[in-house]
Amino acid sequence: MRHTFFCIDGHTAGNPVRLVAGGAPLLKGASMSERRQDFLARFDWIRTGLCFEPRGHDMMSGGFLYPPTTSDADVGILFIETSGCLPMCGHGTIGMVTFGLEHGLIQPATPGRLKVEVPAGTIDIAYEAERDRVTAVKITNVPAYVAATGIAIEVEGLGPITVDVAYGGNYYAIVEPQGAYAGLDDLGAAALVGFSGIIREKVRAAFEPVHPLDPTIRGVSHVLWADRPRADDADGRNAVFYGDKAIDRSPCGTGTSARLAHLAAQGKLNVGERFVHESYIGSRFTGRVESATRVGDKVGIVPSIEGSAVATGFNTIWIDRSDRFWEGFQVK
Ligand code: PYC
Repeated sequence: MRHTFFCIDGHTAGNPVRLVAGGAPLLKGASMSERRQDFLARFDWIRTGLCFEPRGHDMMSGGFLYPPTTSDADVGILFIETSGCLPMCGHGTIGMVTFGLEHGLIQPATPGRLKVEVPAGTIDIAYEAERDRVTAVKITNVPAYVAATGIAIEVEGLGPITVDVAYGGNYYAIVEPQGAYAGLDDLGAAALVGFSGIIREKVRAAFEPVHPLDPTIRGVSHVLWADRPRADDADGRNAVFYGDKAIDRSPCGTGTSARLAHLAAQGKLNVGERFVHESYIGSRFTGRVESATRVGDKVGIVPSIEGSAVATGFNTIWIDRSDRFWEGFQVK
C-alpha cells in the first residue's frame, strides 16, 4: 500500500523544515497536546518514514498543519523530528508559518499576526511580508524557566562538568564554557555530538524535569552548548544537540528561549533586553525577554525569537509498504 505525502521543503537559518502539506492523518484529541499523544500511539511510522533515511536524514524536522482546537487560534501545528514529536519547535514554526503563508495554507484573521496552537501551548506570531515572500517571523513563545541548576556529572573524555536544565518548549541541559570545554570551535561538531549523547544520558539519570502545567512534557531531550559570540554585534553562540546525531544548524528557537530564561535567572538579561544568538554555522535568531511570568510555582519569562526561512522546493514523497525501508532507518 502506497501513502503519498505532499511536502514543502526548506530551511530556517540552515536547519531543515519539511512542511507536510498533504497526507496528514486525522487525529483524536481535544488539544494539540492530546493529538500529539494520538499521533505517537498510532502514526509514528509517518514520522520515522519521513524523517529517517532514506527519505530524511539525522537533522530532519518538520510537521503538519491542523485546524486548531481552540476558537482563538488560526492554526495548529504538530511537529515531527528524528527524536519524536516535540512539544514545541522554534525553527520549525518559523519555517512552517513562512511556507504555509506563502502558499495559502494559512489564512490569518488579522494580516501580519497569527495565533498558533502547538502541543506546548498557544504562541503568538508577528510576521513581515514583501509581495509573496514572508521575510521575518517573530514568535512570542510559551513561558520558559530554569528547572535545575548545578547538576554535576563526569563525562568520559571531557572530565567533570556542571550543567543546568532550562525549559523553552523542550527541556535543555545547558553546558557553559568550563573545565575542558573551552568553546565550540575547540571541540568541533563530531566531538560535540559524541559528548552530547553521554551528557543527555547522565543528566537524565540524575534529574527528570516535568512541566508544572502539562505532565506529558517531561525529560531532557536536548543539550545546548553555550559559547561566546563570534561576531561583534551578536551576544552569544550555541550548538544544540537533538535526536541521536544532530547539531541544529539554526540557533534553535526553543533552545534560545531556554537560554534566555537561564541568563535572566542569572541576572545577566533583563525584561525588554534582546539577545542575538548565533548558530554553529553563523546563522542568527534575535531573542528577547518580553516579560516576567510564572510557570506553575516556578519563576519564568516570556521569550520571543525572530528569524526567517526559505522554501527550497516541493517534494512528493511515497511511503510504500512494499519497500523494505518503508518506516525508515537510522545508522547508529
Ligand atoms: O528550533 O526549537 C527549535 C528546535 C528544536 C530542535 C531543533 N530545533
